[in-house]
Amino acid sequence: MSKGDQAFRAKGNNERWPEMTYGGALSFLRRRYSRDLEGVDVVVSGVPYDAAVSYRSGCRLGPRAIREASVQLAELKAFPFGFDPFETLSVVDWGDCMVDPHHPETVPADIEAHAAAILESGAKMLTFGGDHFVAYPLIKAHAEKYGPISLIQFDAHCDTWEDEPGRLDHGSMFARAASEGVIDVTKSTQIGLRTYNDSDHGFEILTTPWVHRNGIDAALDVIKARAGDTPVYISFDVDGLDPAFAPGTGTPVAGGLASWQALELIRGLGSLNLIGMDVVEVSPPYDHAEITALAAATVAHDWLCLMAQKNGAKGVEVGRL
Ligand SMILES: [Mn+2]
Repeated sequence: MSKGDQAFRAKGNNERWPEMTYGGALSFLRRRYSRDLEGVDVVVSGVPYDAAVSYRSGCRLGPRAIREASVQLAELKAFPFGFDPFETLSVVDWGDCMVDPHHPETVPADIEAHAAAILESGAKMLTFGGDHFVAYPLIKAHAEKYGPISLIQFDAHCDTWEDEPGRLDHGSMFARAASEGVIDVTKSTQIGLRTYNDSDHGFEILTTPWVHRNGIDAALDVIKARAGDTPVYISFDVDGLDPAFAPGTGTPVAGGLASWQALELIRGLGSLNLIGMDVVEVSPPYDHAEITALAAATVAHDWLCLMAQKNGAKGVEVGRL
């Protein structure tokens, strides 16, 4: 009987059957929990580490909340794509990377090894934080495989403030990644910023006011011209959204992007050479009505739909899109 608990009962990665939206075993988009990566296109995993925050913590609970918020997105054909992404895209939920907060010095290497092992299989990664520091070891592992990556960073903060060797800080790791050549800043764009830093470290910066004044298409033109055909890694810090759309985060800043703007931007990136994505800084203790977790689940879902399009998924357009 193919009903319920696909997360552990499904035999393959392309199956989908009826679930109680409000019940059953949770995984991201009801994907099968598996560490068999044979033929898998995308591996979803969580990195529940949040000791690198500078203000409020709680985003160690992010992966769990994003999985829970994804239940409705698993029920219908994807909007506005008009297809079931899993007919063409093989996706598993790997579970969470083990991190030991009592030995913080081991955390970066453990996350990097987690990512390296998954990338070795040939699969791409969709990863849920945790605080934004986790993006640093994730990006390092990607650069090891793909060469310097082009970063598309959604964020209220630049995360390039002054760094020190070995520092576990969610506000400085992209300065380190840039100086190490892990990120090619000349191909990279930061979107949604509304904090100040005396140096742009070579990134193109599209502040939130710039996006509000110039619009989605102008922002996409800048991002795409800059990235070209280079390997693109998207790091989505949920505080890039306005606190009205993402209250559940540790360092909220007023005046941010609306959910619809972030979704329109993500949906416009399908022509790029997308190699991976993370969604970070969802802190459920500060969330209300799962607003933040739902926004995070939706941007992740839409990135998976872009990957499905690359595998040939074709949708049916209904209404004026
Ligand atoms: Mn950030």
